[in-house]
Amino acid sequence: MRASSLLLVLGCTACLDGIGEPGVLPLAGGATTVIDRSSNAYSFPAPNLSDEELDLHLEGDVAFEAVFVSPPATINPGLGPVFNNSACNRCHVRDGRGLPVAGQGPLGSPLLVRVSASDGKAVVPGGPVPVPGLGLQVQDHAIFGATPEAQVELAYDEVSGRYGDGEPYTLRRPRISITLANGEPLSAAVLSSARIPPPVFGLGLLEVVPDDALRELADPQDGDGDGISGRVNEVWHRAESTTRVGRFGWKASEPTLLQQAAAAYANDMGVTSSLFPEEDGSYELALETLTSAAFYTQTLAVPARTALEDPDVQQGEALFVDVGCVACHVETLETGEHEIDALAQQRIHAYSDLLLHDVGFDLADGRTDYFASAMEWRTAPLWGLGLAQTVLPYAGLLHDGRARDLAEAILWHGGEAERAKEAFRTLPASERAALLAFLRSL
Ligand code: HEC
Ligand code: HEC
Ligand SMILES: [Ca+2]
Ligand SMILES: [Ca+2]
Ligand SMILES: [Ca+2]
Repeated sequence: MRASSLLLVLGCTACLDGIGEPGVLPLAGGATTVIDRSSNAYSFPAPNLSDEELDLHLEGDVAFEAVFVSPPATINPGLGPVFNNSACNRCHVRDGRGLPVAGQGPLGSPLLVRVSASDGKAVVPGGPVPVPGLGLQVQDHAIFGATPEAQVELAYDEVSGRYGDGEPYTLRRPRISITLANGEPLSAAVLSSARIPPPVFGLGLLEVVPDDALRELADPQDGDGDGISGRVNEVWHRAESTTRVGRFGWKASEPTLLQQAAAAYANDMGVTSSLFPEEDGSYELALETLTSAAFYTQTLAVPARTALEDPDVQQGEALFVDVGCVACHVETLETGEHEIDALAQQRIHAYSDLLLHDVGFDLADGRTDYFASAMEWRTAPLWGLGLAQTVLPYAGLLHDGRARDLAEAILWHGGEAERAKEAFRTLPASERAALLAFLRSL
């Protein structure tokens, strides 16, 4: 889809990206920003791509939507034998989230369960340890003639609490049950982690923030004593056979969008590639398709904020800083050099430091991933968040989609974020509403 008709002509990028300057439009994605608040808001190509790059992006769009089928087939073969879903966009709906839905529908399900054994040998240095018969991910679908590895069911327990002023709220805690193909429940010794698909726009910018900038934000031993100790995940880079800074996935366990896409083809769809080949070294996916799907996720535009003149939004933005959300949801990052010009040297407002933080026992999944402990997650970027349920009604928040709205997402925070969460919980109702209005303006 071309967005040029919707764009403001941005003569002066630098003078338009002011955070906290009343009435100044903060261009969340720098020159890759689009002005659109519709259900297609996550699906525009970055407006500053060259013609050639736009062509590649549009090819990638086709790859992202391609439904794979079981072999033999002439178009998009290679699905399975076991898989979770058959196309990228069946999970990342309109380039956004997927619903927190498990189950055996014929089309596949968006929710993934990653697993690992508590001891044994990792596939790649420092990585999680495969579970015999399941590997690192539960594929709950299979092509005709094959058997899904397991059946995944999702139920919720209610948890109630009160705001400081006595107003009650109810949260829902997910309970995942996994039944193996042989009818047995998955052993409790297996570490498992349910994940919803996160949105895929703006990611090229996050890929281009220099490692050093992230290391500078990190404070692994909490040297400055503010209770916040973000750290960098260090993960395996397959093509280079070395360790790199992790950026993608809810635990920052993938270093690049190319590897993230290849992992999705291999694990989520059962389609092998040069980065994730069959045992005999052969593979199903053309390198060109892999590259263009990854390019697509590198070059989707970021939607601009809205309602900047709204006094509630302005008050909420100040509260977001005051109660300490910005300690992790860092407002501004700068991208470095990159061969895709559109992504280079941009001042962006993703509201993330891309670091791992311990956000408490209630959110813990028990499954470590490289340096990420059971309690640690990557600070979720908040840009475009106000559109999550415009793009996909009933979209859930947090890694497993348990939060039905923004307030619930905040109330689940603990660990390093306990103090900020408590500050929010004990705000007067009008200030809580203002903070939520700010989040909805993103
Ligand atoms: C079965 C559903 C499913 C399918 C199919 C799927 N994804 Fe995902 N995707 C996910 C989930 C779940 C995550 C989060 C994974 C994690 O945290 O480990 C994710 C994460 C991502 C991310 C990282 C986003 C971020 O913010 O870090 C990218 C990029 C991505 N997927 C691209 C793709 C591409 C490209 C395809 C198709 C080749 C694809 N996905 C297919 C479910 C899916
Ligand atoms: C210590 C770091 C830290 C602080 C402080 C913090 N957060 Fe978070 N936030 C995170 C992490 C990590 C996640 C991802 C957690 C998960 O998915 O389980 C997250 C997720 C979220 C989400 C859900 C986003 C999504 O895509 O699903 C929202 C909304 C949010 N935070 C808002 C806030 C607000 C508002 C505050 C201040 C009251 C705050 N956070 C303070 C680290 C932090
Ligand atoms: Ca296959
Ligand atoms: Ca598996
Ligand atoms: Ca600190």
